[in-house]
Amino acid sequence: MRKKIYMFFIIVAMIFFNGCDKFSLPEEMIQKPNMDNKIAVAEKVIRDLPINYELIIPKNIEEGSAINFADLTGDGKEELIAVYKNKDKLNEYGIIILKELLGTWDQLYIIDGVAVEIDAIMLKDINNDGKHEIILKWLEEDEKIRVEVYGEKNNKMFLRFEKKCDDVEIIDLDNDNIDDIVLLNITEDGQIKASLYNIADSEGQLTNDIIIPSDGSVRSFTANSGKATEVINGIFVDVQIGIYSGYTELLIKKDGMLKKVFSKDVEDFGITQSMTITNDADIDKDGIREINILYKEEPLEIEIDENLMISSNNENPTIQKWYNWDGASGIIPKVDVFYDQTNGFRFYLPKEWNNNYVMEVNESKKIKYMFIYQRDEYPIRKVELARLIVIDDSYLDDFNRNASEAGRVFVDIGQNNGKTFKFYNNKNDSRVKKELKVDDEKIKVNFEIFR
Ligand SMILES: [Ca+2]
Ligand SMILES: [Ca+2]
Ligand SMILES: [Ca+2]
Ligand SMILES: [Ca+2]
Repeated sequence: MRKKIYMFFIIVAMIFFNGCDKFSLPEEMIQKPNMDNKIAVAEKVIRDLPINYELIIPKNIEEGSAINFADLTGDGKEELIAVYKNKDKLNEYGIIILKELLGTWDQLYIIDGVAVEIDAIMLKDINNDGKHEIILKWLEEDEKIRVEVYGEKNNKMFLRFEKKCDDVEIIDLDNDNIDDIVLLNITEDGQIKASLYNIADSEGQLTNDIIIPSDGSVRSFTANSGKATEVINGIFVDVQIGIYSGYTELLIKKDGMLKKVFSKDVEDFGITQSMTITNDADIDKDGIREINILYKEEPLEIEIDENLMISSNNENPTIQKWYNWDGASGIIPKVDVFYDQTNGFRFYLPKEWNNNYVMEVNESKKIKYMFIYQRDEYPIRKVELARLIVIDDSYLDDFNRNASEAGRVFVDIGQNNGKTFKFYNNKNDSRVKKELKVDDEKIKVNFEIFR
């Protein structure tokens, strides 16, 4: 009975998918359902599955799902690749491959595997020979990942590569249309080892490996691959150092070898070191990944003479500074972000203010002020560029009355969760440098409210 309901859902998902791409609930069940007979064959897969087997969705569904289609044999027609589990036996999984021949779908091959779970299935033509490979990431009991790459030959699948690791990245690092496989492992002495393998026409030969230094006690890291510049792909590894801090290493392929860009050794992690561990990301969604370094202004207490001290009750907040790799050994500023998780917003500081501003925050229950000052002469003379304000809605009437009495014009940004966001743009102040004056619209669009 359960199987019938399950089958119904899968088929409904496929039908919906063909007619309406907004129906999203079971989308993870089937990858790329765009062929009429996929419905019939999905039905057949479920029908033919022995009673003790069930289809499963890999943990990471970004690359592949329970039922997938890809041309494994290079004949221009897609095979069906389904992932299932033996319900009666712990940790027993299988991948069944069906091939269409004269209108009927027959079993081509079965891949068996034992693991805690299937982390991911990927279908990718990694060696650019017109045949998609099956890449499986099995999660093992020791929390390591077992990577397996299967390729087709004479209608059979062959295991071309098998290795255990903590993480794997598969990306074409040198733009030769052949994917490069990089395994990342935490070594016994607490460093991270990155190993580049060539599986283009062999069974996976090690090209070279390098150590990404840490303080010798690294327990975890994250790795992401993507564009490091417009034309160079790379692997970004965010490494923890000590309890709080960290740095981002960039791995690239140069002269056929895996190379690291930033760190020198355990004494010198390089220019991407940050006071708190950060994750790289494509923060501005332009397709190129950025490195994140957290920055906090030194507390201000300037002694003007022995009797006069300038100090402030305000705090200098932590700013996320995002950088791009410059293609050599440096980084170039991309965007500064003030991130306020409590109030649910992010403010991208306008480019004009880069390296030219200092931010201060003053917060009470009713209201939060974020003063953005011109860096010149700060803190002796504090000239505001702009002021962002988060007002609790219970205090909004009072705020508006006070503002109107003071004759100050605040621009509305929006509202969220009982808070109102406004800003004041000080561009008309003659003390503000011309190149630091920005339009209201710019401040407004750089303010992102999470809903
Ligand atoms: Ca095929
Ligand atoms: Ca291939
Ligand atoms: Ca390559
Ligand atoms: Ca970017």
